[in-house]
Amino acid sequence: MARGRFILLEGCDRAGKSTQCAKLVAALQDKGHAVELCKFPDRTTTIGQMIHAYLTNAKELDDKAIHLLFSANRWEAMQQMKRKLRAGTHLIVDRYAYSGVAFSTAKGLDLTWCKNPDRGLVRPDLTFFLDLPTVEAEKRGGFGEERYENRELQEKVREVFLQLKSKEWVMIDARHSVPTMHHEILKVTEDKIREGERDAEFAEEDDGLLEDLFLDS
Ligand code: DGP
Repeated sequence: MARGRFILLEGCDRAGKSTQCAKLVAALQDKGHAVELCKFPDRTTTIGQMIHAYLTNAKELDDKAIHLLFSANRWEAMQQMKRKLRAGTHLIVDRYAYSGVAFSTAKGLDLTWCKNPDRGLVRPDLTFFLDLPTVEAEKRGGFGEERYENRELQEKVREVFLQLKSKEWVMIDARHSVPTMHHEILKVTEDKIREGERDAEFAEEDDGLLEDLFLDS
């Protein structure tokens, strides 16, 4: 049996990641796949609640401390994510370590320092980057409600994301309509799943999960 694929959707705030994640999960389920949604930050855990308090301005924290909490929030999910992938469940993931590095580096922390706590997390099989100019993001509902939602920071975040981008990333123009983006994301994801199923026919013991998140950036 092929292991599940780890499909990541990254991007700046208001690019439509959560909508696209939900649509992708529903479409794959309809086609009979075992699939689950993971979202970072996961605000349901104890660490996630501290992150939520920070993001909603209920709590102040040092930039490095909050960076480590975001990373710990991913690490605390890792064993379960690996178990699900090995059991054949595809994971659709809304944000991951690239957001971690992009936001903290945009705030002024050192890029290499920011990458270090996330080194060793499982590498996504496929990363979509939903790209949206900041002026467009500002026009969308809800922009400005949470801590990081201001133009200057979002522009820096986008610059760091583009610095982290590897040749494997699939760029999605988030100015396009929801159905257009969904169509493209679903097609590329299904190709990746089929590729995984083909590879599994030749695979030996190794589950193919890699831990080299920042290999090419
Ligand atoms: P979301 O729940 O996807 O809207 O994310 C909440 C906010 O947190 C959003 O502005 C992006 C930011 N964020 C997400 N992950 C990280 C991270 O790992 N580190 C930092 N500093 N910010 C993050």
